[in-house]
Amino acid sequence: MQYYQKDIECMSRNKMNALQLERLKAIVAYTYENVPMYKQKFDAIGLKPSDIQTLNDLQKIPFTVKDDLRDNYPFGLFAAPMKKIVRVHASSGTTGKPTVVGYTKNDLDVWADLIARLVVQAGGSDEDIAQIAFGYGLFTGAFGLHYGLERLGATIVPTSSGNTEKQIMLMKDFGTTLFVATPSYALHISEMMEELGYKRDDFKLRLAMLGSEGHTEEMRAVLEDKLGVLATENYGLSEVMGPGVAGECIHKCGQHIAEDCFIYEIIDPKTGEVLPDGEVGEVVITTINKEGIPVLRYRTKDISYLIDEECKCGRTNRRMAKIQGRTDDMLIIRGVNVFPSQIESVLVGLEHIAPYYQLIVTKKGYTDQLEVQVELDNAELLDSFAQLEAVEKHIQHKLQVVLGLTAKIKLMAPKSIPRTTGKAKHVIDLR
Ligand code: DLL
Repeated sequence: MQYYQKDIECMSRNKMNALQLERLKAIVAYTYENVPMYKQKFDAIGLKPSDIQTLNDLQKIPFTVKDDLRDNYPFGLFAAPMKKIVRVHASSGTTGKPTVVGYTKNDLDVWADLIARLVVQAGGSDEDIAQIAFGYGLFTGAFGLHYGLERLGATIVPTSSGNTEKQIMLMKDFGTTLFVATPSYALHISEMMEELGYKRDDFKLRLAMLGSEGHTEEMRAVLEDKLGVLATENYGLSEVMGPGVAGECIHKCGQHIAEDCFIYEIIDPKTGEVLPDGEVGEVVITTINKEGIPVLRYRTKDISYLIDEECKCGRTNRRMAKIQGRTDDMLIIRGVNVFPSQIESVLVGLEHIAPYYQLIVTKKGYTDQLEVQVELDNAELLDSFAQLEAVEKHIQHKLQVVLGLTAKIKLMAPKSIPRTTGKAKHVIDLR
């Protein structure tokens, strides 16, 4: 088994707890002294940094939420002076002001190491030709992967996202072996490869590091097959750092958390109560060695659970299961909670269906309506009313079993649902 930093990745639980506690105490003191908002939050409840003496004491600290970053836009939560901030990134939020984060030289150094760990645990190495098809810019994805891959010594092809035909040409001509993209863009690329008449053996791809949005196991199977790769999933968020927070190893059984840099908690999103490992709730993350913008107990809104079992790869850090959805993208349809990922796992892989879908939610009177628009993989079916109806009924039934509610199914012509080069927008809520 290959490791990038074995001493940390395979550290014993006791040692890791001790490291986390030491770093937690230091970051709490540093944050209290340097970020007025945290000082105010602590003072308001009479909490002193010296009250944090055990890992459990973390629970005494109030949560940080996205609005705290927005309210202190742009640099109000930075703990380091601007002179020491060498890069800024911002969240991909489409509404209102973005949330802005800053990195010191040391932060970038740690970040590159974490990404190099991700790459090695996914089976990548300095022999890879790595094409980065995340958008370069304020988004953390591209630059994050870039410097980690560079640290490892891989050959980087920084194509950025978009320009898909050229992207594919370079992939072939340069013999790209590793590529980095969102799952939606990877799907789009694979579709375009087919359209351009390529076969997967025309490429040297062997590893796809996917991330920045979720994908179901069904979608992963489609991508691995179409591209001829092993596809690993990677998680992160700008407010906490970007990619590198957690990612899968070659065994693909949960995303290893960089526990030397982040303390994870899973909470009940309604009560804020901390839940034991294995229970599903909202992921809350504390950064324990970030200088630019440390965050204490950041509520991610992402829903998952923690796995504390040995991994076949030998890494000892806890793992985070696939994100099931976000507290703010869970749809409540006629009182039933629905995550788009549940619908994706039903649709992807069905006969006659292409893996592209959109969920349209409306209100008729007082009643919520869910329409599932899903593409056919072959236009010929559009000529047969009986066949169309049979496919619709089949999907409706399968969704009914999984979701416990009846959705309207609309079969769409091939290629009619918009493709994306970044994160897909699966839900259009018109209520
Ligand atoms: O998406 C950071 C990143 C870039 C991670 C590249 C991995 C690879 P943001 O744009 O701030 O940062 O979006 C963060 O995206 O709170 C999740 O809701 C979602 N997300 C990220 N990775 C996953 C994943 C980057 N593997 C938000 N599964 C997070 C599900 C994910 N959701």
